[in-house]
Amino acid sequence: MDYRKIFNTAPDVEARAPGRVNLLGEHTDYNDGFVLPTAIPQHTTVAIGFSPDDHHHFYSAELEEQVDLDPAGANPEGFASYVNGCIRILETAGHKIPPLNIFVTSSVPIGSGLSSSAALEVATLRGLRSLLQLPLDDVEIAQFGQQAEIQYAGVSCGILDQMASSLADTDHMLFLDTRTLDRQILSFPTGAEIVVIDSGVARSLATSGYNQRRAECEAAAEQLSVKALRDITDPQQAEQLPEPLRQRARHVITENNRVLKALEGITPEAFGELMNASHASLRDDYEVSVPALDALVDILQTTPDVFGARLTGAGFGGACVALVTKGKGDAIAHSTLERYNHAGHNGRLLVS
Ligand code: GAF
Repeated sequence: MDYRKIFNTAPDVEARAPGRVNLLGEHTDYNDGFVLPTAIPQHTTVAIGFSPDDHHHFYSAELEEQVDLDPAGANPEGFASYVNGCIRILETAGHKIPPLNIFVTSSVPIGSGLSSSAALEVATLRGLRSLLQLPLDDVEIAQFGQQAEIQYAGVSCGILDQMASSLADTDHMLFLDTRTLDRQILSFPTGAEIVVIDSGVARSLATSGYNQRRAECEAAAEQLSVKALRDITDPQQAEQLPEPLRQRARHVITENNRVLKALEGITPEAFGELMNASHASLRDDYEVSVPALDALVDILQTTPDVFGARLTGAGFGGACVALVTKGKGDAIAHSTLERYNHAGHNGRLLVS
């Protein structure tokens, strides 16, 4: 299925954007903290042309679903809410958007914590930038995408996913300070590559405890009299807070410290230790893991040639990322999935 088959004409532009996997720095972005994602090979492509009538027409190839939309009408549900959200956000910023045909196709798995929604937002915004010659840079694309997600998908997300999709590539790690948006492109630890495995437990940010975690962090920052938890570097300072704010703050503070440590050009072994510690912190302090993710991480962490492994993304289901000896990724993924699925799970390989 392609644009021509649905809309009986050729598109005017095509644009694409990748999903991402975050190596370290989880649940730190909405605390003004530090993150370290990389792009994954899976990506979303949008083809866009002008609508022949006064409605938008959006089509998702994977869902085989078409949404016809009055541009002045209510926000739709599902994939169309992200596409429409991007259009609305641009309109709010003063850009004039005519009725459009938009065809979406994606290889980024949905609900696996690899930012299928950010890939859709960034691809849509890139397509609109090129179709309408909008004067937007890649950071603005990420910022508009984040606003679309917050205002039209109901997720109070940070900017990690959209910045990764807009600015990262698959051969490097992108270090980002989410407060200043300062960033550095870094090489992977020497002699290492990544493996990403889906736990088979799907999750949705809008229905998970994501927004609640964010509110807890804001409450913790307020009680500690700082603008954001990023402003605290000593985890001891969290000890004065009541539970669960103490645990939540401890995770964010130690996680930020782990990202900064990873910038010091450390060995893959040391980087892996940071990933293992990140998982323990997400599981015990932030309480966003689930038994299936713990089981998958446990298998990975006890497999030879794995430097470290952790859940990646928001948690509550989704995928795990492991740092492994270069060249061993396929074999490790294969043996891990055999053990994991033998125990009754439904895991699958996403990146190796
Ligand atoms: C989701 C959010 F969209 C990101 O902003 C980030 O908070 C992440 O969860 C957790 O690190 O992907």
